[in-house]
Order: sequence, then structure tokens, then C-alpha cells
Amino acid sequence: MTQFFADIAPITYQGPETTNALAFRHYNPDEVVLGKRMEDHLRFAVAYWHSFAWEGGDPFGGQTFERPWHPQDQMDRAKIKADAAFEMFDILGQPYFCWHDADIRPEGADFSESLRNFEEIIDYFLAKMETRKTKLLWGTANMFSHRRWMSGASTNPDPDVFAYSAATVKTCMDATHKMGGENYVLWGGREGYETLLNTDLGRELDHMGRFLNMVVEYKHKIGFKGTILVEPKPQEPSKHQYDFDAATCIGFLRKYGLEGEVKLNLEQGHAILAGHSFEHEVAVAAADGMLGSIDMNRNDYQSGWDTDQFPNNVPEVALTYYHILRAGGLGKGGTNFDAKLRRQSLDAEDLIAAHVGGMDICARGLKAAAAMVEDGGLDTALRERYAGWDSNDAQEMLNSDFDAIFAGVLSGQINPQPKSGRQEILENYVNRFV
Ligand code: XUL
Ligand code: CO
Repeated sequence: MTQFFADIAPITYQGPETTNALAFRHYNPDEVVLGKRMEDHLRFAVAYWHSFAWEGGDPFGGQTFERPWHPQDQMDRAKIKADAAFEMFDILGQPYFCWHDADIRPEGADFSESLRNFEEIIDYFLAKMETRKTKLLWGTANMFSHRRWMSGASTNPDPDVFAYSAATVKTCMDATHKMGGENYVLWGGREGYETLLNTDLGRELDHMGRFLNMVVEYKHKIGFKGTILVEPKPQEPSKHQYDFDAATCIGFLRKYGLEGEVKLNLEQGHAILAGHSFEHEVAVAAADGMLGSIDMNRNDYQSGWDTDQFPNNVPEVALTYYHILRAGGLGKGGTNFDAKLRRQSLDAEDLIAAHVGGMDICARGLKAAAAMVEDGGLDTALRERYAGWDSNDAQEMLNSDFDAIFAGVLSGQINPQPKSGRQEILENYVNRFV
């Protein structure tokens, strides 16, 4: 036992009326929603990097947190960090967590020392997981922090960096497989450019496409059954990132023959940076059967940065889960809190409260979404809006050609009559549930 969370008891569901700041008001894991336990719908995960590796820095100032596992450059302290992390998973009843290699192990003097550190920590995790419910939702490689990746990983102009990246991803896939991880994620941290003046964009995309094909080939070689996911983001840290948004990623996956193999891990804050709503990104992925998992957070709408805050907006979250439910749920994916505390939130209690609040907001959103699905009002509205397409004439038109359509319109049989889109009525409808 570390003393980090010493005074904090396991969080329990106490219902919407409780005044206890560290209790669930809405997240009731065993409550059945649309025939499935809430925990099995939401599949919450803790993001190791924000909750345990991030030290409270921002572009204007360094570390504000003082944790028992700082500084994070020694193996004994990596284990103290792991002890605290698993204590938090127990307190919250977390079903999943996610890591980057660099979050969990100290960087070694060279590749092989980093790998030895990584493997030692993976075994340390595995021993803890034997007696716990918490599983690995996904693993990933941090190929954006160290200076070797300043010009990208698989898109780096230097083939040696491509090689180092391939070796790194291999070790992270091996570890994810060993831990029974349910997915493997690739977020293109610096897979993009700062200026086109020094960038061969077409060549870099080809290298990224080949790299992702190697990931898929290796998945099959080792018998990893999890889903490979890519995570769109339009910019930050690069000025422009190749995995700009869901639609761009889908086009990329098709171009490189990966559409049956790779799905998307969508993040709320990244959607905002791309000028989309989160439900837009979910709906785009779902329409192509490529919805994999979600990173749940929020951005500050005034700052224009990827602020990675814990979610607190029920209507936004409800519409996201509505589209997830309509797409058949998250499957092997989950709801990963890719969110960090504010740098003034120094205490262990802040970290617990942030997750409790995030889990409650998601539970409220899920319940509201499920109520809308059950009520069917939005489905009815869609059916009515597109009812014209149910007719034989409309379906036959899709199989005809411009000349046939032209003849029908010219004869005067077709004369469109505009109908209301009923947007305000539908917004009022949603407000009944959130
Ligand atoms: C960065 C981001 C990453 C990925 C994993 O914005 O979202 O944390 O989720 O590399
Ligand atoms: Co993310």
C-alpha cells in the first residue's frame, strides 16, 4: 500500500440525492440499461499518462504536482507509481486502463535498456492484474515526446527513425498482447508537418500507409485478437497532422487497403480542434462501420488548445452516446478518460473527484441516450423526413439515369415542395431527456 490515496474509501453508488462529494450519483455499474449493465456499455478506462505520468506542466511553467513517484526516472519509483495507479483503479472500480510505454517505464540509456525496463513493469502490472478486475483497454507507443521523434515517427525523413519506430511499436504490441489488451492504438503524434517547404507529403503518407500495414501484418503474425485503432487529430503538436479527422482517416485506410483491419479511436477534444462536434465524428465512423473506441474529454471552447479536461457537459455526452448506441455500442472499445486535472488541482482527492465526475457525466449521458433510443422520437423524425425514399419510384430513380429523370421532371410530374427540417422541435425534444 502507498499512502497516496490513504484516506479515500472505495467509491459507491449512492443515488442522485447524495451530498457526498466522493460518491457516484448516476454511475451504477450493475444497473441495466437497454438490456446491458452500465459498466459493460461504458467500459471506462483510466489514461495512465494524464493521471500518473503528467506532472502538471504547461507551455508557461513546469511541474506543479509532487508525487511519491517523482522524479520518474528510476524503476523503483515506476513501481510506486504502478502501486498508486492500481490503488486508484480499486477505489473507482475501474474496469480498464490504457498506457503508452513511456508513461509506465523509465527511459533507458538505449533501446535495449528501455525495453528491459518496460518488460519488468509489464510483469509487475500482470502480477497485480491476477487478483483484480482491471484489464487493459489498449496499449500504445509514445513516439512524440523524445527528441528522436521531432520530425515524425513512420513519416520521418530519416529511415533510421522509421526503423526505431517499428521496433518500438513491435514491443508495445507484444506487451499489449501479453496483457490481454483488447485494442492497440496509434495516435499520429508528430505524423504531419510544420512546413510544406521541407515536406514530401505524398512520400510521408506512403510510408505511414506501409507502417500501418506492417502493424496489421504483425498483429496476425503474433495472433493478437484485439482491434487496431488510429486516433484522428487535426493539429497539435504538428501544425498539420495527417490523421486530421475521422473522414480523412477513413480515406487514408481505404487508400492503403486497411479498411477491414483498422478502426478509429475518436476523441472529443480532437473533434473540437477539427471544427466538428464529437457526435459528428462518431456518426462519420459509424456510417462506415469503423467506430472502435472513444477518448472522452472536453476542450475549453475559448482557449483553442487541446486542454484535455474531464467531461462535464451532459447534452454533448448524451448525443455522443446516442450515436454510439445507434451504431450498436462500443464493442471491444471503451470510454477512455484521456483527460487531465488542472495544474492547480494538486491533491489525490482531486484525481479521484475528476474521475468520479467524469464517470457520472457519462452515466447521465448514457441514460439520456438510452431513453431517447427507447422513446424512438428521433428515429421517427428521421423515418418521416426520408419517407419519400421508401416509394418504388424513388428507388427506381436511383437505378435510372439523368435522361430518364429529366423526362419525369420536364413532364411536370415532379415538383418539389419544401418541408420544415423541424430543428428547433428536435432540439426541444432532446432537452426533455438531458
Ligand atoms: C493526444 C492524445 C493521446 C492519444 C494516445 O492528444 O489524445 O493521448 O490518445 O497517444
Ligand atoms: Co487521445
